Parts: sequence; structure tokens; C-alpha cells
Amino acid sequence: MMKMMIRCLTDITIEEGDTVDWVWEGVGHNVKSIPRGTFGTAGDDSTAFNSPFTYSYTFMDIGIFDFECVPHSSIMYGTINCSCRRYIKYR
Ligand SMILES: [Cu+2]
Repeated sequence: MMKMMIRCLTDITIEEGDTVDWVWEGVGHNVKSIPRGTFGTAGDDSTAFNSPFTYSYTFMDIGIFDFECVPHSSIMYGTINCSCRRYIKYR
């Protein structure tokens, strides 16, 4: 499991099956995937949550996933690069 703080310009690399935790340190934040619908906190753009609050999502697909905090989208956003596990699967 990977822990991260939601801050500006957050770019991390994980492996498929890893869980990312967004841990609130303040008030009035949310998480929306870009484009929306892949992951994110419940509610619409105006729905925000206050500390203490954690949003977790397990990435099962390889890809590049952008996200933002809608109320602070100009400064709170990032990219999660989900790569394949570093072993070869024989089936
Ligand atoms: Cu925010």
C-alpha cells in the first residue's frame, strides 16, 4: 500500500493492484479522476470533505490516471502512472 498526501503537482508510479490513499490534511477537498468516472470521492463537484478523511482506490488497470481536487484544481492535481508488475505471468 502506498501513502500519499494530496498536494500540488503530485506524480507517482505504482504497480497494478496497488492502493493509493489520499489523506486529507485540511478542509474542503475532493478527488475526481480526469476524465471523471474512473475513480473519485462521492458526490458532485461541489461535494468536499474535511480532515480527518481518507479516500482509497486500488488500481487494477495499467495506464496513466490524472486526478484533481475540483475546488482547488489549479493547484491540487496529479498523475498516477500504473505499470505492470515486474514479473512475467505464464498461464
Ligand atoms: Cu483541495
